[in-house]
Amino acid sequence: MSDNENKLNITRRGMLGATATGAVLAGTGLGSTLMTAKEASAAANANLQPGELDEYYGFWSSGQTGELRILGFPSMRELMRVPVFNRCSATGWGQTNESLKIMTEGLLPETKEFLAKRGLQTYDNGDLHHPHMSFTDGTYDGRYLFMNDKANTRVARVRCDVMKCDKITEIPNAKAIHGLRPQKFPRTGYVFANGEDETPLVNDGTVLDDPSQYVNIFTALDGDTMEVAWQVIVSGNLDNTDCDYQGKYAYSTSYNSEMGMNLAEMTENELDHVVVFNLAEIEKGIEAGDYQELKGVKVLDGRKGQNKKYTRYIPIPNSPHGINTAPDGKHVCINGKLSPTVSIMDVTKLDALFESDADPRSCIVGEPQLGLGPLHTAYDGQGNAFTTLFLDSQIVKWNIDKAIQAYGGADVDPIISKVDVHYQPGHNSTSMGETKDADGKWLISMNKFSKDRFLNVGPLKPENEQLIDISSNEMKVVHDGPTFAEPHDSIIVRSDIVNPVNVWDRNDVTWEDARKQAEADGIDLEEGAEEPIRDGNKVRVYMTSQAPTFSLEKFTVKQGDEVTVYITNLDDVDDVTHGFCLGNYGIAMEVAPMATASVTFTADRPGVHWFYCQWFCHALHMEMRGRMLVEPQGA
Ligand code: CUK
Ligand code: CUA
Repeated sequence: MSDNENKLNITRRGMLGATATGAVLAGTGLGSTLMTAKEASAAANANLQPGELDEYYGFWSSGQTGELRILGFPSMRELMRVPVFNRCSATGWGQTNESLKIMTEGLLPETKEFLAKRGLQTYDNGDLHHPHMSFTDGTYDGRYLFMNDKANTRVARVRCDVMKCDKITEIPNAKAIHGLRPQKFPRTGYVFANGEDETPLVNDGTVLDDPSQYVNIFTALDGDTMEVAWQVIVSGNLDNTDCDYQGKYAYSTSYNSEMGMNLAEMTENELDHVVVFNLAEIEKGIEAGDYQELKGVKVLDGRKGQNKKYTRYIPIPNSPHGINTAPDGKHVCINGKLSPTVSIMDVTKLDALFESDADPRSCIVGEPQLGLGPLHTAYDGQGNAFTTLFLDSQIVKWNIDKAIQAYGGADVDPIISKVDVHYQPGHNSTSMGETKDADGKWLISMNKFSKDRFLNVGPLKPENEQLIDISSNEMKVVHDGPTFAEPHDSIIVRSDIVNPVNVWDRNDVTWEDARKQAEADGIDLEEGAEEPIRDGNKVRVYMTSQAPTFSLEKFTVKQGDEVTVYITNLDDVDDVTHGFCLGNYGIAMEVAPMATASVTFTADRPGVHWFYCQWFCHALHMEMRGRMLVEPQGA
């Protein structure tokens, strides 16, 4: 078709009505310049008026930034950053005693020792890809968020009542926790976590450059205790994971079934696989004692050729990446990455694989060709799927049933429409789309490159996340949202499911240690102490805060003392957070309404040192300060 004919065609189709115009323009990449009335109203919904609240929470990963982000959705307004694997200058995460306890108590002894030699208590970095909420009966329940750290092999949990991290578990035996999903049914339950990198099972240096002795480990944690429940050794590596709506199976993609150690080896096979984990058989295996205990964890052998009922391996083209269970509770899309296909797995056909050793491919009921570089698939709950095409820089909307019919030989095209995104999308998420309550309103395309979409900020560019209205067949990009290094995944949760508190409960477990210490010292945290409590060279300072004063205008310690400052914020008021920042001591922490926070440091600089409240809390906030007097040694 010539350019002129193309334009003519658009004009003619345009006469047929606004909806058709949208479809044609979207197809030609001109869609962003024109909007139908319906689309314009959806866009207006995304741009809330001042003071209007969003319909959804967005929980965003931040990739190698290491934190969790909370967005209002669909406005895409960033509401909060929750430090998890990173250090946070604003809140003192990684510095307060309360956060250090959470960051260190789940580390392996060998890691603590390794870090201590570098003068560290915990890792400073993390790589958080996959935030997912706890489920009850196939939908989000607003209790917790779980997330992975690929960089340092950890899994963390965030409490949704206060939106703070409360547990971090380092996963033994595995390396590089990547794919992560909570059990959907009957509840979470298990949290499934993939180890991506291949290493010797006992990685102590006895085996080095002998990949034939390397393995990968699939881990199930207990979402209530955050302890590792069990692990399974697999063949090939593990990339992304998901599970069914029946509570029977979890499944993970592997892009390196070859167990290759370089690009050529890793991409050699046309077919890699999905490994399916049979939860009931694994639990039986543990009961029967069919495991080895490694670093305190029960490890079962689910490798190929073991003839066990723990796992099955389903050949999939080609280096598959994302794996996503549809809200219909039946179909699972496995995104082909190097193959232009998505393989549709029917979970009702998995029983047969385990019972009768049926052909592993017998559970594949569709394999539509969608475009180049399919990475992840999201759903609208109406039988349609949305797949990111990394290489084509597009989202493709397609129909699952039609793809299954086509696989059976019917002459139908499952593809409904495509929309250009900018550029190179990785994950996408739909509103409530990974639950049985998918509502088909919105999709977010998480693009790896922004290139020219924003003002140039130098060689390091932000990512670009595009909001797409999916309420009609023609997907419509309505908003660009730049983000920093670098969200991979997100979930979009109806706001009524999430109900955080405004003020901490004084009985919260977070400052249990502080309360015990205060009791031992005969002090009430809520009252503070007029003088520091001295215990050898350990000094404990108990203060309260109430806008605009700390209960102490000064305290005196000796050079070399190990000082712990406890602050309890007595302001029982929404949003009156105080802080404690000790100048030129590198100390700063947040103290939220009715919370206690503490920090320990050595007073090795003599002299007068001001501390101040660094959260603007009152007209006299600047005056909310005091002095630490450090007597020089020998004085
Ligand atoms: S992975 Cu990043 S685009 Cu870590 Cu979920 Cu697919
Ligand atoms: Cu208290 Cu500023």
